[in-house]
Formats: sequence, C-alpha cells, structure tokens
Amino acid sequence: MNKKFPEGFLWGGATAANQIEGGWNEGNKGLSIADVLPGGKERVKLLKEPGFTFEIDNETYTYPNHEAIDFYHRYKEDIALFAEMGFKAFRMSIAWTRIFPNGTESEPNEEGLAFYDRVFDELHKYGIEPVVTISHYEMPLTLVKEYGGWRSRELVTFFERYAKAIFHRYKDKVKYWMTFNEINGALHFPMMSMGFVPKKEEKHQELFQAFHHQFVASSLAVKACREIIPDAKIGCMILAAPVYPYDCHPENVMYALQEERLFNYFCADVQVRGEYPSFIQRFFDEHHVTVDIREGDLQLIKEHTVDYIGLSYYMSITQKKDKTEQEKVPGNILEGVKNPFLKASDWGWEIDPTGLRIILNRLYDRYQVPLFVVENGLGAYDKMEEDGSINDDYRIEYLRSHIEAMREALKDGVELMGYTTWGCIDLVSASTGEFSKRYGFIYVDKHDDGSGTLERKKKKSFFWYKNVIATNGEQL
Ligand code: BGP
Repeated sequence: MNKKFPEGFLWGGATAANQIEGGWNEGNKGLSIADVLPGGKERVKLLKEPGFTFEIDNETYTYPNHEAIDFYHRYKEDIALFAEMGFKAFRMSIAWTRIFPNGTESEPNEEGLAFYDRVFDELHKYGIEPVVTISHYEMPLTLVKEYGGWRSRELVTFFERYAKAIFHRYKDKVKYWMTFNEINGALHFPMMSMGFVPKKEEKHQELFQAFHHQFVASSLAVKACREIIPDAKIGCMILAAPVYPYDCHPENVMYALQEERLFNYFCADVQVRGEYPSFIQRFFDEHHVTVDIREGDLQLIKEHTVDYIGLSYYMSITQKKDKTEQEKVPGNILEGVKNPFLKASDWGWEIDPTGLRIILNRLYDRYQVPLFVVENGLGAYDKMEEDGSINDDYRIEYLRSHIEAMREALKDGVELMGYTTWGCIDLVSASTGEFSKRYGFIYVDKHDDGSGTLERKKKKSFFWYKNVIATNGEQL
C-alpha cells in the first residue's frame, strides 16, 4: 500500500486578499465590506447582528484590514520567503474591489488587474502555482448597500462579469480556481460572504435564497472557466467539520446526521452533484422556505459542476439534540457540545486531527472527486524570545498531526491534490480582526492596536515546514 504523498502534491500556504493586502484605497480600489469591519470584540458582535450600517467610522475604530500586513507593497519579499520554504502552491484571493471597485462597472480597473499580474508573475518566477479564490469573505460595499448583498439576484450578473474578466486576464497564469470561500459557512456567519445578517424571523428564507444566487453564480463561473481556460481546474470550497453524535442515543445520532448533512453536504451536493439534495425539502418545509428558482437555473447547476472540492478544516463538532447552556462549547465555529476527548486552541477551537481523516473519507465516499485541503492551521499567541526567535512547537505539533491524518486518508484511498496551510504568514483574523491570533510560519510585527514595523521573521515552524515539503511529507 502506497502511503506516500503523490508526486506533484501541492504543498503550500493560504491567504485571502482582505486579510493580507492592505492598500485599501490604492490603485483605484473600491471599498469592500472588509474595509468597514472593526477589530476585536466589536467585530465579533457586528458579524452576528442584523442592522449593521456599513459606514466608515474613523472616530471610534481603527480598521485592521486597511493596512493588514501590507502584502500590497511587500509581495515580493513575502513570495521570496514562500519560495525559500519550497512552496509548490500559494492560495490567495483576488479582491473583487480591485477589479470592479463598486462591482457595477462595465469595464474592469486596469490598475487592479495589473497588480495581480505582478503577483502571479512573481509566483511563477519561483515555480509556485497560484490557487485563486474568486470571492473570499468580501464583496464591494456598493453591492451590500445598494443591493442588499447576495439577497439580490442582480449580484449573479455582477459576479459573472467579474469572474469572466479575471479568467480572460489570467488564463495563462492561473490554472487552479475556487468560486466562493467556505460557502456553507454562511449558515452560521453570513455577513462576510453574503453581505448581510438576516433578522431571526427571515433567517432561513433569506439565507437559502442567497445561497441559490451563489450556486447560480458559481455555475456560471464554472461554465466561463471551462470556455476561457479549458485546461484549468475549478472547485467549490467548503468549511468541513465532521459532526459526531455525543453518544449512541439514537436521537443524538439522528440529530448529528441532520447537522452533518446540512452543514457539510448541502452546498457540496449542489456544486458537486449538480442537484439540490432530497433531504433539503423537509428542511425547507419545516422552516417555511420557498426558493425562487428561475427557469434554466437547475439545468445550469446540473451541467456545470466543479472539478474538485477545496476544504478548510479546523475542528470537529460534537452534537446532542437537547443541550443545556453549560454543555455548549464556547469558541467552535458551530454550536455543539464539548467533546471530552479533545483539547482546544487558545480560541476554544477543538483540535482533532483524526477528524480530518474522517471528513476526508466521508467527502470522498460521497463525491468521488479529488479533495484539496486549502486551509488548516492553528491560531495561537506567539512569543518572541529575547534573541528574536519564535519557538512555535505547538504549531508544528498541530500541523504534523494533521498531515499524518492526511496520510492515513491517502491510505484509505482518498484522492488528495494538495495542502495549503491557513495563514502561512501572520495576517488579520477573519472572525476577530485581531493580529494576535497568529497562524504563520512567518511572523509579522503588527499588533492588535495597529502598531508594529511590519517586519517579517521566520518562526521555528518555517524550517520544519521547509523540510516537510523537501521530503514530500516523509519527514514530519
Ligand atoms: C476560515 C476563513 C479564513 C480564516 C480562517 C481562520 O474560516 O476562510 O479567512 O480567517 O478561517 O479563522 P480566523 O481568522 O477567524 O481565526
């Protein structure tokens, strides 16, 4: 049995435009939803509440994404560091607002297009394959304020125009694409990807209508990608979290199954199988959801399914049908109960390498398409020693155990394309807007209060990961 990582396995790291670039008002860039989100507790609150006004408030807030880690100006230095680690792939996203500043223009912004040309050229200089997410937790603010985000069908047209513009421009430079980052994540935190937080009573109706718009937009992008770049691979991207029943009580097993289907499979069923799954009708009936599906939508979705599944993996979820407040686990992205067998990160995310093997098997069993782990990593507080070193053994341990889990999944017969660790360079946290929640192999001197020199420094994990890649995952 071959337990090795395949030749050409795409080892690398992952980022998102709004979490690294900065340069928020340079190069004719328009305002994006990420540009109006403050950091810290305020962000955590705003991401959950309906009624956010999306205004810039320079009096009260500093905005972490405005400068981020200044990749916009430092991409050459950063890419040289990725190359030094031996990256085969770099996952990044394009900021929609650099290409269409308001989302509504008929022609793309040349300065924005030229920026990504420079980034892709720099990556290719070192033989690093760009893996590009078209929409990663942001959209032009105009589309949020004037159209209500993905509630509006009109976004489909704007998104298609944006996708076509970047396919045409980068057809010779980018061969791996994904449409929406963590599309299913909107079930729990829709603000960044959908551009709204629904009121409680409208929640399901609005959310599932918005999902439908994204499914149509994603299929149109797949269609365009096949026409414009026939040798490209285009995937969906889901937040994968296997759901475990708390115990073997049949009611808990059934509940966990329902949660698993809705969270891990609903979006992937539509995007990979090309059909709304049979289980969703009961959910729609019970939650009074009627999705406006236009003529031709279902055929479009059926005919333009994705080539692979990109997934992020951070945690498993343990579910119990009737849980008390005390049993709920704080921190995890989804609300479940505490798993007594798992430890958690500093932010309460339960660490479960075997869960990665489980979800890879479940997804492969169900879909039989290649899987690409495009996010995985440990957010942690890093400490710089007096000699300037950062000894992040906890991060090495986390990544090592997850790579081992992938190797087991390979032995189980799962087809894996690559592994890009999340936040290969320290960046702005999506959920908290903090800099102190660090994921990187490369430390960036930037702090929650906005201070810092932005200087880059290699952590211990930098050298460890370099060797992992050099040995194609043999030495962990
Ligand atoms: C995923 C997002 C990323 C990233 C990561 C870590 O959900 O796709 O954008 O931020 O999670 O999350 P956080 O930054 O909240 O720690």
